[in-house]
Amino acid sequence: METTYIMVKPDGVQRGLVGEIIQRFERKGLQLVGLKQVIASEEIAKTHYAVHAERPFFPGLIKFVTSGPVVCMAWSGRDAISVARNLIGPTNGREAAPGTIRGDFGMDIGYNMIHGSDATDTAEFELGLWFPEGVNDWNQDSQSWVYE
Ligand code: D4T
Repeated sequence: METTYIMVKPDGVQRGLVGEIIQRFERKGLQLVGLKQVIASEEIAKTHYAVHAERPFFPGLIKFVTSGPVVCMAWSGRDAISVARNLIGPTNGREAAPGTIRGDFGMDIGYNMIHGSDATDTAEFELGLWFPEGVNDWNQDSQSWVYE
């Protein structure tokens, strides 16, 4: 089992896509183990995107991701990192296939609505960064919650 860090970015929150995005992850069979809304500080945004620090789009990316609330999530499941990346689709919404989140809702690379960790080491790093309090360890058993 893996846990991945997923984040609805400010454009996704502003456009009211949080519920739609969560539903796709739930329907897929991933387990929600962390969820909160935060307004990211410049420091946490710069740490999260440190790998892009020298890229020309970096200042705009930091301004964008700190411009309003983001929804931070942790999702667990077998191969959760690649499963989530496949649900999300490629970076540029115009090139993303229909059926993926970016393919269904995105048009611009800078407004691509959602982030998902791309490897086990980045997932570990990002979960520690955004969820320093840790995530929740719980057993999912929907049938036993149908009748009391
Ligand atoms: P994230 O990291 O946000 O899940 O996106 P990806 O993993 O799909 O894409 P990325 O790391 O290459 O880019 C991070 C972030 O920067 C924005 N971006 C990227 C941008 O505004 N202009 C660009 O040219 C690129 C490459 C979009 C996502």
